[in-house]
Amino acid sequence: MATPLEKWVEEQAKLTKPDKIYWCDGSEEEAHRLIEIGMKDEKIETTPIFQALNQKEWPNAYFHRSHPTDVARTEHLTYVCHNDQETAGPNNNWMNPKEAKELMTKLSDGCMKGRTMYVLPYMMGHPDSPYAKACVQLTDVSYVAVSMRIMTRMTKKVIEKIGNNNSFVKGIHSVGTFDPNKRFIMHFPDEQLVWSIGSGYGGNALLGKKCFSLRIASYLGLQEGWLAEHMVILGIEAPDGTVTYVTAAFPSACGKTNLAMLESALPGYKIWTLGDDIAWLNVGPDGRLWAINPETGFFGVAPGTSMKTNPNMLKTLKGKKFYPTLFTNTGFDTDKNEPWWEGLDTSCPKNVLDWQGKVWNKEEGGKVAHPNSRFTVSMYNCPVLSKECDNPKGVPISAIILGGKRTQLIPLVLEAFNWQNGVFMGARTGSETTAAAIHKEGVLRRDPMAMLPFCGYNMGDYFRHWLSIGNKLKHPPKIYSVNWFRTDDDGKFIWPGFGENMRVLKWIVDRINNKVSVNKTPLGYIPNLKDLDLTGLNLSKEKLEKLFEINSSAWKPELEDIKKSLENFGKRMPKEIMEEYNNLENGLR
Ligand code: OXD
Ligand code: MN
Repeated sequence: MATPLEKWVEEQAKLTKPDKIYWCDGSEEEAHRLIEIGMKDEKIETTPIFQALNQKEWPNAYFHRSHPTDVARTEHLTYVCHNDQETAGPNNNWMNPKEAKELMTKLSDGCMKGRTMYVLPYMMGHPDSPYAKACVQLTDVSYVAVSMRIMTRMTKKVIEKIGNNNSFVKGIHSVGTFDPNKRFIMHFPDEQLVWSIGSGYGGNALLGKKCFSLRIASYLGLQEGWLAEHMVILGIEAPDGTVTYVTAAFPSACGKTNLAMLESALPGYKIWTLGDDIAWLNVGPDGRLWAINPETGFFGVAPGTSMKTNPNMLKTLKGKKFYPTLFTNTGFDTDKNEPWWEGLDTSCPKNVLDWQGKVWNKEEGGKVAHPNSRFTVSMYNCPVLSKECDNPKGVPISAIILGGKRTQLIPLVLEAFNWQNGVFMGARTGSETTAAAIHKEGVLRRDPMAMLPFCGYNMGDYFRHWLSIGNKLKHPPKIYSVNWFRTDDDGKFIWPGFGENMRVLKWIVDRINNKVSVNKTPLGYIPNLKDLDLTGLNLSKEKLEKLFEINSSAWKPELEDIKKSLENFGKRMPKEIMEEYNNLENGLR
């Protein structure tokens, strides 16, 4: 008798009509085979899926070039298909599930002809974790199969775990014809199903990541009483050896990955990495908040990554432990057979192809690497990986840090007055946009908790859910806002960032341990400047003060914009959040 899983695979094969079906076991040997297939048999137009890189300089590394129209998440083609639009909320594109299924069925008819359907059984979270979820994704491209092996715990055991059950998380993915007009990323939260066609880009195609672990999981979290968040998880080790665990949410490409494995500029302090993108947060039996990272890899932005900005990531990328590492849409040094991107430590190679494979010419300008070019690498290669990373229980969280890229107004660090005020802090967060999704760069967009593109239901309900989680916590983490990006009158960043951000983390740890007091402002608590360890930093008092400046008149348009964004959620917006808004407005008057 066929199991529900086998029946489901059969049904999808009937629709998509692949030449072959290949059940993956997640082994290293298989990854070698898939890379071979991607180098020889599979192509995007005429380009092979993979090309081996210089194995001496970049062990186990392969290069991939995506379709040129397919280089970032496509939020306008991403839908959350709840039964009613109100549940999806103004923060999501919505389609009636029946209509969406009809559309996807039409587009998927025969879409895998001439291709192989890979069946990928994987876990999000450690298999022994009570918080983990068993999942199966179908895909028709080796790049996705190999990437999923890096990013998730892919193993045949998941099939046994699922057994005769039909309640596993389902993902159907096909690159289709790469036609942007036939590209859709559809989420069916009630069925724990993601169906994606027309794109091979990570955020659209690695369905365990943004699609399941954030959009669908956030909705599951609402039903089951937990949170799926766009957050890094890290441990901060103090000179006395104690480790404090924190999570931090930042919109894409704000330095989140750099923070996750920051090399401390403060002697004696050390960061241990647990995750760079997603945290699942549960209320533990002890009344504390516990975090697990459902993923096992980093799908990070290459440009700007260097020994200076993120030495631990470069070491991770050059690590040999886990096979393979992938580079997507970077430049390509044809003399050395190496990837190259803007911001890497070496200067631009003499003979280099741009991300589209064209000979790059300085005079013509343009970027060598696509601004959203990526690496996909296992966290097990990371030299500062926390030993708790496979702990099924996760780690207890003492602080939640919320950030964005703001060149004006927002202080270097703020502490929320309490949980509710912290939720409001998250709700009002905005960021100047980046290249990780298709939209104009450098425009301010409100991105509450960095979850705007990833919350799988109405964000008004999401804030209420956060408030209810707070009520369940006997020992809630403190909540902070940080902003590394404030500029001076000449438009230069005031704060040095990177490893120096440890100075702010140290202050946060000191606060958690009640070692320092604070000053109250309408925005939140700020440090007594003397408590920030700035030894060795060449930062004038005037500049330091500028980092914390609160100018009431400059806040007027900001307040209006915050109010508008909160009111967008209408009646679903909890009154507690509006109360917090009113307090802020009155405070700034
Ligand atoms: C990502 C993103 O890819 O947030 O992590 O866009
Ligand atoms: Mn992300």
